[in-house]
Amino acid sequence: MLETTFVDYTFNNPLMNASGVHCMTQKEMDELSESAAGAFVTKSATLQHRDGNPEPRYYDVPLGSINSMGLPNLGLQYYLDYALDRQNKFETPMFFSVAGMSVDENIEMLKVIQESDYKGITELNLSCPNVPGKPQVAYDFPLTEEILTKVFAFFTKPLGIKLPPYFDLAHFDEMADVLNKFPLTYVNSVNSVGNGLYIDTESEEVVIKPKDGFGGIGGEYIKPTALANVRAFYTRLNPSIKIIGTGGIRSGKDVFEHLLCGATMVQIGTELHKEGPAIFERISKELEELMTEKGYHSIDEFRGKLKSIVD
Ligand code: IRO
Repeated sequence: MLETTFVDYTFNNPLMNASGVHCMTQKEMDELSESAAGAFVTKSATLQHRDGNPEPRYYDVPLGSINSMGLPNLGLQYYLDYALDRQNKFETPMFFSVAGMSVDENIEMLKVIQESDYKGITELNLSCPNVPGKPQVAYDFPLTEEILTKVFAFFTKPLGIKLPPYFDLAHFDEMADVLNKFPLTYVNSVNSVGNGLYIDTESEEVVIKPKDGFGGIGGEYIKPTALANVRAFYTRLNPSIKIIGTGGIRSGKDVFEHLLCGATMVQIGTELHKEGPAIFERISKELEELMTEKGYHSIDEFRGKLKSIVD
């Protein structure tokens, strides 16, 4: 009932982890592979291993989470070795996420992936909010166009990009105009809402250490922003560019809303961090129950079909 076709793959369901959550080590990725998730994505990699920002750097709050991890990861080769080792053995497909600290680092990593035997999907993260001194690339439209021009000059494997949330219709228009120039496989909206501040009233303190407490906000707080970004890109991008919806998913109903806005796949971050990989089974069941109640037999019957209010 939840089968989803994406590029050349058929997934059992549209559910994935959001990059960064439960996907740094082989053990965590194996757990996702064995879970009910339809697919999973790695922690964004840099060329070299990074320790990331000082702790505490991730904090769960009642309505979501705040993080400033600072791109801790085990380095490109670690994830590439894992991907190559598993790609012919396992059914749960893996997406490979990369987030270079500069244009050149992104190009270098994508060249390594292009020249490797990796056959899967790659996600270029243009929206990490947490590296001090490094602005989020995808808030700079000309820079985004420059990077994608350089990338598509040589990269021929399926490629998606992870975007930050936008908050202005003019920005949706401008970004969509840029993205429609390229043969992107998908756009993933949204990364965490950058540079929020959560504070502890009792101690009168910030809750994470890096950047004096400023960090990316995820979870229930951001669902309306995520849905708006999914809808805005679904209605503006070439139909060949699919949408992955990320932000605020805690239940089957939340997944249904992302799909109704036009997402093909959806990703879960904050709530996966709270519940662990068993969440995928719970949410698949909830989505199936909701679809049955509504009389739907497949996701294609309602994907993207959000209704307007008409007189
Ligand atoms: O701090 C992180 O590692 C991080 C990244 I690369 C990202 O893309 N989004 C996020 O919330 N945290």
